Amino acid sequence: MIIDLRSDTVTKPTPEMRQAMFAAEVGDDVYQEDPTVNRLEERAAQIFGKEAALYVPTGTMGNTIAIKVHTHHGEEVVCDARSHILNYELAMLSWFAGCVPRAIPTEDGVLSWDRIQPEVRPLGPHWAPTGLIEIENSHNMAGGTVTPIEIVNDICDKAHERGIPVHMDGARVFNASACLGRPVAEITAKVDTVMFCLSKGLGAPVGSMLVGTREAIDKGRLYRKRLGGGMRQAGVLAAAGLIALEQMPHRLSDDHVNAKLLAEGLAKIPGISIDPAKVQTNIVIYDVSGTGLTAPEFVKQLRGRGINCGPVNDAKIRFVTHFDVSTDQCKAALGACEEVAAAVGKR
Ligand code: TLP
Repeated sequence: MIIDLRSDTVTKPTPEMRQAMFAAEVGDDVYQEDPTVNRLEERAAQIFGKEAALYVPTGTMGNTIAIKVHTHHGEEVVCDARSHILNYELAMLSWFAGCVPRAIPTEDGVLSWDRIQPEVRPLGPHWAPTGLIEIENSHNMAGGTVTPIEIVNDICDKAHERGIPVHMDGARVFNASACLGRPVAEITAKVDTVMFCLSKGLGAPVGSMLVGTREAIDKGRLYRKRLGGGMRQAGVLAAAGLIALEQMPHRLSDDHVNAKLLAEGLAKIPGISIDPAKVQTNIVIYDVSGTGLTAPEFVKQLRGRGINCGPVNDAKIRFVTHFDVSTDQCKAALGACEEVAAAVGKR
C-alpha cells in the first residue's frame, strides 16, 4: 500500500461525509436556494465571526476572487516571496485582477510590518499603488509556519491606517489555530477577508470558503459566477464541507504530532537537514542535498519503497501529514528515508 505524503489534499471523504452527501437537501445555488450550501456559508461566517461567506470550488478561486474584490487593475499586491498566490496559482492575480505581486522574501514565511512598510507605495508618476496585503497562514512552502496573532493584527492595523485591505490565504488556518491554541476567529479578527480550504486537512472532497463582510461576499459571488464557479445543486458537496468544518478541526493536532515525529526522525538521518523546532503544523520540508541525491532522485527512490511525496526544488522534499496517514505509516516513511540515504552512502 502506498503511503501518500504528497499533500493533505489527498484525503478521502469519511463514511459520515459520504452519508451526508447522499442525504443532502439541495437546490439551485446560483439562485441561493441550496439549503445545505446556505447552511455551510452561515456556519463559516459564524465560526469566523464575520458577516458572510461564499462557498467556492477551490482555494485558488477563493484567493482569486478576494484579490479582485479588494483591488483595481494596475495595483500591487504585497505578499511573501514564497506565497501560494504568487507561485502556485498560474498568475491569477495578474490574469484576473490585473495586479502585480510585490514579493517580500522572508526566512520563515512570516511577514511583519517592518518588512512590508518599505514596499508600500502610493500612486506616483512611476509607481503602482499598493492595493492589498496578503498573509498566508499557515505558510505552505515555508514549512507550515504560523504567523502569530499579534503580527497579523499589527499588519492589519497599520495597513488599515493607510486604507489598504488585508486578505489572509488561510487554506490551512485551522492548522494555525490548532498550533496556537486560539480560535480561527481570533486569528482572522482584523483581516478583511480570509479564504480557508475544506478539502485539505479538514478532509472534505471539494471546496473552500471565502469569508468577510457582506459587501465583499456579495461582490465575490458575482466574480465567482464570472469565473464559472456558479455550482447549482452544490449541496451534495457542501454536506461534506459541513462535517469537515464541524468535526475535523479538533483532530488536526494529531497531524502536527506526526509531522514533528517525521521531522525529528529525519534530522537524525545523515545527509538530511531540517530543524524540527521549526515544524509547527502538518508540513515538513527537508533538505536531502547532503545525501548526494537530488530531491527528485530521492523522491523516486522513496516511491520505489511505497512512499509518495514531492520535491519542492532540487534540494528539498515536502511531506504533508493528514488523517489518512497513521503514526505507524510515518515511521515506515522514516525507515524508507533511512534506507535511501544509507544506500547512497554505500555506492
Ligand atoms: N496547495 C496545494 C498545491 O497547490 C501546492 C498543496 O498541495 O499544498 N493556498 C495555499 C496555502 C495552498 O497550499 C493551496 C493548495 C491553495 C491556496 C489552493 O487551493 P486549491 O488547490 O484548492 O486551489
